[in-house]
Amino acid sequence: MPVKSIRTRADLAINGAPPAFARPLHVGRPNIGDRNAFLARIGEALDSQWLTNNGPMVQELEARIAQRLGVRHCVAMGNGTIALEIAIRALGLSGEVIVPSWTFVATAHALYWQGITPVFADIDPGTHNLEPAAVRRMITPRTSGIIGVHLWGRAAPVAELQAIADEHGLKLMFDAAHAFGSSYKGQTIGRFGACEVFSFHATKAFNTMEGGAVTTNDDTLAETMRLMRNFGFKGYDNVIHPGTNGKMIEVCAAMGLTNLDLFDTVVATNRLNHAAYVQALAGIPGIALLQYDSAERNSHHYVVLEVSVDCPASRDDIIAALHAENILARKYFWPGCHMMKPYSDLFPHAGLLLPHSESVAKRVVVLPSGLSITPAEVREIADIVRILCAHAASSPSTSI
Ligand code: T4K
Repeated sequence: MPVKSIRTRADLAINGAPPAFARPLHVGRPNIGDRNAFLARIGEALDSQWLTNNGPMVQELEARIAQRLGVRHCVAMGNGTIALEIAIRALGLSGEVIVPSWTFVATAHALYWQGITPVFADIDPGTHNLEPAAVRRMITPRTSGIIGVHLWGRAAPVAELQAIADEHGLKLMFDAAHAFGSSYKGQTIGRFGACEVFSFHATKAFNTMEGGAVTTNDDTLAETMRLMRNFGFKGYDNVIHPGTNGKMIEVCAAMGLTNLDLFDTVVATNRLNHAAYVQALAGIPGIALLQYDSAERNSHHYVVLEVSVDCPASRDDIIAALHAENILARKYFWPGCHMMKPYSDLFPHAGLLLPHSESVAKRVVVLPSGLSITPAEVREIADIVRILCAHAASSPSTSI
C-alpha cells in the first residue's frame, strides 16, 4: 500500500475504524488557570466599571511580569503583532530590517505593514535561530535594524547579534513571542536588545487570550510606547505623539493574572510531555526531536519533530496520519515567510540565500503539548508515528 494512502490505524490493519482520539488533540490548546479566580477578577472589572484604557489589572499584570522577567518596564498591548509594530516604530526602524524567514509571518508583516522591507537571513539548522554570518551577508546601506526571533523559546544568538548591530550602527530588538520564561546565559529573556516583544495569544504557554507586551530597560522607549499604544495621549485632550490603539483590555489582563499563577505548572507539565516524546520516539529512523539546552530555561511549549530523508515516511505522510487520528499536528512555519505571497513577489529568488530555512521548513512537525495532554497520550501519538514508519519501511511500493 503506498504510504500516501495510509490515513488511520485501521488502514494499517492494526485495529478497528475510529480514530485513536475521540476528542481532537490540538497544537496550541490554551492553558487555562483557576476558573473561579478568573471569574472573580471579571466580576471585579464589571463592578468597578473600568474595562480598558490602562486599567488596574493591566497595571498589576505589567508590574508582575516586569518583576518576573527582571526588567524595568513591561508595556502590555492588545496582541503580539501590534506590540511588534509599536516597538518597531518607537525604535525608528526604516528602510530594510533583517529578520529570519523561519518564523511566524507576523514578524515580517509587522515590518511590511509599516512600509519597511523585511530582508530574510538564513538560520542555523541546529537551533532554528538566525545565523550571525548570514545576518552579516544581508546588511546593505538601507539596513536600519535586526529583529532576532527566539524561536521555539530558545534564545537567539543575542551577543553575536548585538555585536553586529553595534559594529554597523543598527538597532536590535527581539521577537520573544515564544520565549516567556526562557533564559539566555542564565538571564531571563525580556532584557536583551533595545526591547523584546512577547505574544500572550491563547496558543502560547502563557496566555491572556489575546495580548502581548514589550519589555525594556530603556525608560524613554517605554514612555514612547505607552504613548503610542494610546493614540499619543498624555492626559486628557493632550496628544503629544502619533499613536494607535494597542491597548490590552481588563478581561485579558484578568486571564493573564490568573495564568501567571499557573505558569510554573505549565512548564513542569510540558517538560514531562517533552521527555515522554523523546523516550517514545527514540529509535525511529529519521525522526528526531529538537532538543533544548538543559543549561537554559525554556517552557518546552513547542515539541518540534524533525523528519529527515532517512525516515521511511515523509513529513506530510506523518501529518496526514496524525490528523486522521484526531491529532492536529502542525507544519509551523511552513513554507517560510519568503515563500508567502507578499514576500515571494518581493524577492522571488530569496530561497537561494536561505538553504537552511528551506530545508528545515520541509522537515518540521509540531506536536501537541500543554495541560490538555498526558504522557500516556504522548506515548500513543508516538506509537502512531512508529507504526506508520514501520509500515512505510516494509512497503516496497512506498514512495515519498
Ligand atoms: N511572532 C511570533 C514568532 C509568533 O509565533 C506570533 C504568533 C507572533 C509574532 C504574533 O503574536 P500575536 O499577534 O498572535 O499575539 C497561531 C496564533 O494565532 C499566533 O499567535 C501564533 N504566533 C502562531 C504560532 O499560532 P495559527 O494561524 O496557527 O492559529 P490557529 O487558529 O490555526 O490555531 C492554532 C492552534 O491552536 C489550532 O490547533 C487550534 C488551537 N486553538 C487556537 C485557539 C485560538 C485552540 O485550541 N484554542 C484557541 O482558542 O496562529
